[in-house]
Amino acid sequence: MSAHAVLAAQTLDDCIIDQNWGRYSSEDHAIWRTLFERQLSTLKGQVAQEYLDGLEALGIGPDGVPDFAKMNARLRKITGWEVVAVPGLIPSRPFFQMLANRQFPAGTFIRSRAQLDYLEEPDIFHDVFGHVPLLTNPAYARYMNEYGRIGLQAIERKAVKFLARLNWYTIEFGLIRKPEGVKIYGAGIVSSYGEAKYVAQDASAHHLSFDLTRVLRTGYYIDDFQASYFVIERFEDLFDVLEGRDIMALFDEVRGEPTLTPFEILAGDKVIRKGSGEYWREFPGTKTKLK
Ligand code: HBI
Ligand code: FE
Repeated sequence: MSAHAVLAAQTLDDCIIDQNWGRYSSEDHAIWRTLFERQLSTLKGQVAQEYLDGLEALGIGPDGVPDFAKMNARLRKITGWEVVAVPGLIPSRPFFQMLANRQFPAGTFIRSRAQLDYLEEPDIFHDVFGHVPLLTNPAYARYMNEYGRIGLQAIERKAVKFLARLNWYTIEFGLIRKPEGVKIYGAGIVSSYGEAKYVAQDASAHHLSFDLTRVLRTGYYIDDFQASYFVIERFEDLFDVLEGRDIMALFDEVRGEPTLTPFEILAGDKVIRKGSGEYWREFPGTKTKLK
């Protein structure tokens, strides 16, 4: 499917392709190994145990690019989810529809050696190493499913922007508090060498207790590490805050309010750690538009 066709895609099947696992070169598998080994050692002691359990349960390891068919045979048995191959970023409607069907869309291409640290579009390392392991966790998987269902409603209400913020501050950049300390679970951190080290070693960012309304009000910048992270206590929290609540009415409420930047702390915030802001003094003015 071409990039142009992706934009025009209306139905689910238009977006699903064959992973064609046999076509990965030995260099592709070697890049996977480099990324995997470097990232696993960076995450040591910093990532939620549920994530590591998922890697193991799915057989995702250093050997090479995972074969979706083999991975799915395990994943289906655990939570009923499966990974489907897509040609890259797909439109919101089929994206949400897939999640509502317990299908996780993953890109199939792998970055080049020149892009080991950063690339704009999600590749198979981000999608599979970053996102897929936690789909073995029943509470997290249930949240992803509900996220898809709410997403479909949000399209009708022209509220996809709020879904994107929720996605950003949970699925992509979420942290979870454990007895031993705050751990990483968001795929954007898990799959990023730079941001995983920043989260582990740099005290610049705020850690705020996760609050749904607060997250929906908070914009984000896509081109740098986060200035605020939102911290859950348990994976069940993610689903629980959506349940029994008129989310569309909440979107309408938030729509009328100004967007918060990730730099500020509000009087009502539950602050787990106030960031030093040092990183932002060192690299000021590099920000793109607040989303
Ligand atoms: N497509 N492949 C892919 N991956 C995503 O994370 C994704 C997408 N399309 C749309 C989208 N995300 C966003 O609309 C939502 O996260 C809000
Ligand atoms: Fe992602």
